[in-house]
Amino acid sequence: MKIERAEVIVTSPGRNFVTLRLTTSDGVVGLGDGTLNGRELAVVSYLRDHVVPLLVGREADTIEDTWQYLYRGPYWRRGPVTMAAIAAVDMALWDILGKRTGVPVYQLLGGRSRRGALAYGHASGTTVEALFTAIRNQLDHGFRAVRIQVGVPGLGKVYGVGTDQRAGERYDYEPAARSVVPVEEAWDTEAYLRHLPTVVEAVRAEFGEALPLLHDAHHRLTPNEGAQLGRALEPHRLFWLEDCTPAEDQEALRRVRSQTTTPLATGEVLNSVHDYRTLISERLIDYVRSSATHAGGITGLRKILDFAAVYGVRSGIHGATDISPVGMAAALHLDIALHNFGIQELMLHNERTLEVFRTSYTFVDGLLDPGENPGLGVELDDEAAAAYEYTPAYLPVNRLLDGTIHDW
Ligand code: CS2
Ligand code: MG
Repeated sequence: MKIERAEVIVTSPGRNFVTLRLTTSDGVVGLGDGTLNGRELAVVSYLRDHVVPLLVGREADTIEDTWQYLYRGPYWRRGPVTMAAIAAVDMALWDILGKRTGVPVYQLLGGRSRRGALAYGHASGTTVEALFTAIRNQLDHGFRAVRIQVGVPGLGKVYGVGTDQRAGERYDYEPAARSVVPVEEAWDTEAYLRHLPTVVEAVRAEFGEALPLLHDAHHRLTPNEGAQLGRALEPHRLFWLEDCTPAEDQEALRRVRSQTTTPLATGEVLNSVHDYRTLISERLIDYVRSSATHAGGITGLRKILDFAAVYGVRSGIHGATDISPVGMAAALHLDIALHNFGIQELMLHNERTLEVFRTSYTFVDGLLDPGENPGLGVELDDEAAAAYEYTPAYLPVNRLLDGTIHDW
């Protein structure tokens, strides 16, 4: 069956999302997520100007061949824009194949390996007390694993720390600010390194030893600082320490790894198996953080995770709210099917987003499940999507106290 129509849909129900919709000549529709936070329109152009003309008239069921055609064909390989565009096509083709064969995509990936995928939620607070409230809210919401981020004394707004919640309030944090220019935040690594271990200790004392706790350092440390932090957190047994050093420097984690047994995760900004070659083959990380959305779709991410499986490295697929519900569904089909699943990030989308994208995945007792609908299991409501126009929105820029631009 051939692809007859390819449309790129941009909608902004709180965050900007880029969706590719493919329709086959027999009327089957597939959706793919190509959202690249803060650079959304670059992917729109890549798709509309350079990919859509290649898709119309192609066979819809040659998924691997289309992936290779878009990856090897243009000469320019890898990179976030290219790999998000390939992801959108790839997911849409898996969605179509699932619908045409009448099964959920995870069945096409080898079938179910587990009852559900353990999810972790986000909890943050400007103070330790506020963080405790946020953790309790997430536990009440059903999460069985929590990422903890906290304000740093002396610093203002810190990335990953939302507005303090009241008891019972739902976590609703959108870190990209809607403006044509990014906001700027101040950063002081020493103050952070002094403060964080005391907070993790307090959380352990309050919530016990068994709750899986995660933390994200957002690429801000040197290898030696990462090693210091990993050691300081060892007694508190984190599930993982994420992105302690800038991700493109694979060798940096050798220093961290050699100094600490705190489990390490990285990869949100990585998009190809080559970006992981050293990280995985030298077992420098425990968890792969790439999303299907940024790493070439289900096909691209599966290549990375299959390589990881050889070395006992597990998945921790990126699931922030800039991954659309379509990208989230793609992740969940992999989570359920692949043997080397670790954990799945889940930042809940707001209600407007869920009006635009009708999902069928579920979150029950801390576990996610993609559901049994054929394909990916997500439908797009055109009318709802059209009501939310693209609005520029950017992640903050980070400067040291003397004004120097710092690593993310
Ligand atoms: C974070 C994200 O979810 C995470 O672990 O690092 O908030 C990330 O910064 C954004 O998704 C980037 O777009
Ligand atoms: Mg992260």
